[in-house]
Amino acid sequence: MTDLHKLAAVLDEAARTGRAVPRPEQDYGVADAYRVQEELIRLRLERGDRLAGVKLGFTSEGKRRQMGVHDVIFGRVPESSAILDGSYADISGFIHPRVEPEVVYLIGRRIASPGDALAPGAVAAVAAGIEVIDSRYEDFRFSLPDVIADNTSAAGYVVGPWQPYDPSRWNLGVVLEIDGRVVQTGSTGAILGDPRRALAEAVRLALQAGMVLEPGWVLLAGAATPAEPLVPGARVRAEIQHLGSVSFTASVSESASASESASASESASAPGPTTPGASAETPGVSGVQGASERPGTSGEES
Ligand code: OOG
Ligand code: MG
Repeated sequence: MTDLHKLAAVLDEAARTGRAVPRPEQDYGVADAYRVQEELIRLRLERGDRLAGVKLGFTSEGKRRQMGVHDVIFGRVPESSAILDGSYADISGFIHPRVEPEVVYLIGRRIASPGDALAPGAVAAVAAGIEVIDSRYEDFRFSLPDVIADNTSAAGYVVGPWQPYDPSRWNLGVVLEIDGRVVQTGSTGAILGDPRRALAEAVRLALQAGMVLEPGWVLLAGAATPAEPLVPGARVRAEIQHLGSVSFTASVSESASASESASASESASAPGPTTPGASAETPGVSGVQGASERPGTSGEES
């Protein structure tokens, strides 16, 4: 597609300003969509972000049905999108965030071929996780290429305490709670019929994208249940049988709520729409791991 760079820049800007954009008008294919994603990530890395790992999407029927999309997708997980387990995460910079429970694998060795994925130690550990997804498209609606271009809606992720990886434990109960109320239940067996397939699938899609999986990276295997809307103040908790639990609380920074109410009362004279969290590379600043060393925040807007 000719406007590949433009679409990447538009999606990057949408994520940074927390303002949704319309879906691209022109048709483009999956291969081009992955090129847009690569360019989008290149822009972030250029500002000093780093990759924390990779993710899969639409690995369960529940997610595919919810979003009306029917192929497994692959995305990149930026380090700056990490939210600490048990923390408060500022969600004021998100557009219309949702949360979903994830199985997270810790890559133990460099995986540069499908064979490497079978080697002992390929997976170093496993944990229960929560992913925050936030489509940069209006109304959270997209085609398969659109969502791939938008880095699979990746916006934040939380990882619980790492557990030893026991491949025989693949069919485990999953619960997602909001404010202590169970909102989704499922089984990790819903992930590609067996979550162990997630590694092979991630390796395949990574290789297609010209990447290898690096030791220390996370792999989000894809939600086993549909996602739930995330609202300010919500305490989100996911639990996976034998893997333990993980949680965070959604907060909104005071400056963001102040600017929101200011713009609401001055809407007639306001020069344009509010840009909540526009100064932050990603929302979730209060809970971001290593937030102090997050490069790209300083001077990025100047
Ligand atoms: C795309 C992200 C899908 C998953 O776990 O299935 C995903 C979306 O639903 O907006 O992360
Ligand atoms: Mg996900």
